[in-house]
Amino acid sequence: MTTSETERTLVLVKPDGVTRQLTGEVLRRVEAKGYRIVALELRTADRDLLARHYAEHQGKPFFEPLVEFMLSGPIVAAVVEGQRVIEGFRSLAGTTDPTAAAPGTIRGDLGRDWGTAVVQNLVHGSDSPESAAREIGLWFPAL
Ligand code: RTP
Ligand code: MG
Repeated sequence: MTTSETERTLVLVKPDGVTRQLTGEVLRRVEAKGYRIVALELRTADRDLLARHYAEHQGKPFFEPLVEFMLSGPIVAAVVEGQRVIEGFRSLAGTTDPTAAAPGTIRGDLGRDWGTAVVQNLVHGSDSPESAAREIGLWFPAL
């Protein structure tokens, strides 16, 4: 691996993670990996923010259940910084389906299928530099 610029990603502890009191566990893993938390807030999303956050999924069958799930309780939003943190946090999180996610990952260690309308998988992490810039602008417009 070559050296690369410091980058930032948006991390969300979704309502299932906050309700299950796993916020500290998620942030502990982020910090233990060596990334730096540069913004952190507990907040309740609204439909408009979620529609913009999940714009790429509008029209998909899981879109409405996803929005309802994300409205179901508070969310912890964080901006996390480090070299290759976008890829690195996705790696810490594990694959989307928590039942199939590898042990050792957040979703693989702490998540599973609960039979809900949309898969509940504890965390969100931006998937590209473009998504990160867009999502950080939505959740932390002052940054
Ligand atoms: P995220 O955006 O939350 O970090 O998760 P991801 O990239 O791993 O997954 P993505 O494809 O972006 O989907 C966003 C969220 O929608 C829910 N989802 N449900 N087929 C389904 O039931 C389905 N597909 C996606 C999950 O909560 C997923 O994290
Ligand atoms: Mg995604």
